[in-house]
Amino acid sequence: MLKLVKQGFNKNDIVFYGNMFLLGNGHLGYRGTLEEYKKEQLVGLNIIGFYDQYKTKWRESLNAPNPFYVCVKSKNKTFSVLETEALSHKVSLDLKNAIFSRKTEYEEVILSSERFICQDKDNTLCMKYEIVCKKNLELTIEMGLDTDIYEINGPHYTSKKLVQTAKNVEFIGKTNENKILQMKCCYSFPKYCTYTNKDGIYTVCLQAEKYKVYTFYVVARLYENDLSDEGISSSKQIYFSYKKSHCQAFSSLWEDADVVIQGNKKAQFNLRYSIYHLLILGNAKYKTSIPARGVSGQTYKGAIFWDTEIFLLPFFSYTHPAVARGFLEYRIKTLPGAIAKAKEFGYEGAFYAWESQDSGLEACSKYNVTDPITKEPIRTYFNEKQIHLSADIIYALEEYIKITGDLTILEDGGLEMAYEVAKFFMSYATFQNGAYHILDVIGPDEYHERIDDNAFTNHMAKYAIEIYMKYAKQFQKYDDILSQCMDFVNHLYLPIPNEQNLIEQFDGYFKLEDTTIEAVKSRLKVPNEYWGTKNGVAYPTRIIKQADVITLLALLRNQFSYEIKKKNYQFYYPYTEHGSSLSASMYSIIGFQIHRQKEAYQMLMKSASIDLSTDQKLFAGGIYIGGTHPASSGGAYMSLIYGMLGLEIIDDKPVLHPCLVENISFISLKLKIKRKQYYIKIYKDNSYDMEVFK
Ligand code: IFM
Repeated sequence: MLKLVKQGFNKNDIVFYGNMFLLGNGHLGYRGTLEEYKKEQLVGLNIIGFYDQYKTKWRESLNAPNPFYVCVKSKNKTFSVLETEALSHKVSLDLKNAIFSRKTEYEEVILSSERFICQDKDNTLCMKYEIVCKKNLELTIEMGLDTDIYEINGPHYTSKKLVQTAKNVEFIGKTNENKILQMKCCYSFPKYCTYTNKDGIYTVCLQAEKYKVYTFYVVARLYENDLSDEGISSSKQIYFSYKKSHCQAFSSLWEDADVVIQGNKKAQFNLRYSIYHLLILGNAKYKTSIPARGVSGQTYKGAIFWDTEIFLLPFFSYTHPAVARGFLEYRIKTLPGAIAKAKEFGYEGAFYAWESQDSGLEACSKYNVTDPITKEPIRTYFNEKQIHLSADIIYALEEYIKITGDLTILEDGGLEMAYEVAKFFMSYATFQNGAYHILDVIGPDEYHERIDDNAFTNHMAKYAIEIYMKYAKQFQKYDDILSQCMDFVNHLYLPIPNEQNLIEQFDGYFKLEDTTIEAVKSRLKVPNEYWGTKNGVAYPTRIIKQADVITLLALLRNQFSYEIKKKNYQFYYPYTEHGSSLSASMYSIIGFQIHRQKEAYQMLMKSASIDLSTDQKLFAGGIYIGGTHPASSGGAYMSLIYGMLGLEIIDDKPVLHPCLVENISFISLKLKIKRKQYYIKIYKDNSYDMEVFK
């Protein structure tokens, strides 16, 4: 199938390629870095859901030592792209099988490697490393476990113990939270080389013969918390047998998830690339949900945001529903954390953490960005005020049920979660002049903090409470607040379309300075200054960070008319900076619906290709925010199915309103809906047919 290939080396691409060529298995992520790289190049083996806090720094997901460190030297040269210019250099990622490979040719030596994270085995990674010399050459190869780990808010290990034998290295690290990470690695070397070992690294001497292939195999396995006495081996046979079963397991994920696009190669590639980035995140075995930067590192503390429920859950519900259920089970499991947060702030019910980690307690700091000029932290209110997340989770619960028909999730904690969320919104609201108002919040547009009656928040809160009411009545459980809820939804103030069909983003938004993104940009003192908060350049203006009202229209798309969608799209589009990768896909969905196909297609492509780009914002107000963008990949899938294909579920079956654009002549995909799988083919003339596949 498909490969992402990049030729040549440019040191400016190192961090971007780390994301672009990322491997993952839903629990571990290994960045697309080269074997000779170290922590300065952001080498990272990141573990989802395994967190640690160092002193008062941000608690974040843990990075493990790097088992794949290799550096090849001759007497007078180091064969590293960082030190010696290569004749040719190529990295590639096999998207079908989730295998990374590289080949670098120097004047005297050709180095190649291949690696993967086993999809079908717990916490296991494998690498093959090959050396070919173009003349007889004496080489020294440093290979082993690099324990000098890249960390944003570390050091996370209070002790690092290494035991090294002829072929094996065992690492036992204890974290600040007294958790144990054990790692066992086995290195198998070619015949006829001699080696010594120290600090986890083998120094191998190789009298290489011209054009002979020397191959090294590495197998590494991680154990979290429980020490294991399992023995790890590596050999050619083990490597190839693990590779075979990994490829079978990973490629089979594609069978239910692939989208075939004909007539437009770029659209096909970008969509598949997005699907790859989703597939490396989903694994029903793990109930730790998916962080905003996936498995690409510690950015955003490895925490779970609304990104997962709103942008990732649809893809998984249609293709791998057990993974989608896992997202909801994570929120159910962390309900006590959400209840504790509500209490802490003086509310009832469940106030979900804006940045949620393992127990559901809030990981979002009060100072989430740093002023790049003063280097001082800036007070932000994301954790206290971005309350829409609690409603988003219930929206996702309903989406999951609508798509899968799985009502058991309600009895397994989903209904209780909806009940607690309903209580939360009612306790947060203020009764004023005959109506409930939701005051002092932040909507999806994070530039305007502490605003009143945000359209997105109010509509989503109402929707969440209605969903709760529907199921509380149906199941006759958790139904003691039904009449209170009825009164609340009947009296909740909803920003509705005005005479021009425009929905005001929040109370007073229309009175803000009507200006352009360019004008606001020109007011920046330094390029990476933060635009939000009351002192930010965007705050007094209508310029917004990301789709807000448009996200509401895209999510509750059946509640708003064509005219409302059209008017609000036209109005908000020029004001939207798209400073968040969550923005473009929402505009794309509505863009397709109101026949602004060209723009809609461009935004779909923007969402699908974000991790292919080296033109990205790596810092927000001084904080490193690099990494992959799963919500953008999931958003691209949503733009395709809800936008270009106009998917609706009617009477438990898919109904499409397709609009193939930009030379796309054919699309096929499989969707699981209510325990049936539909194989759908859409043709150039926008007709389609489908068969129930299984
Ligand atoms: O959840 C998003 C938010 O909407 C914008 N800032 C980044 C977060 C994580 O992706």
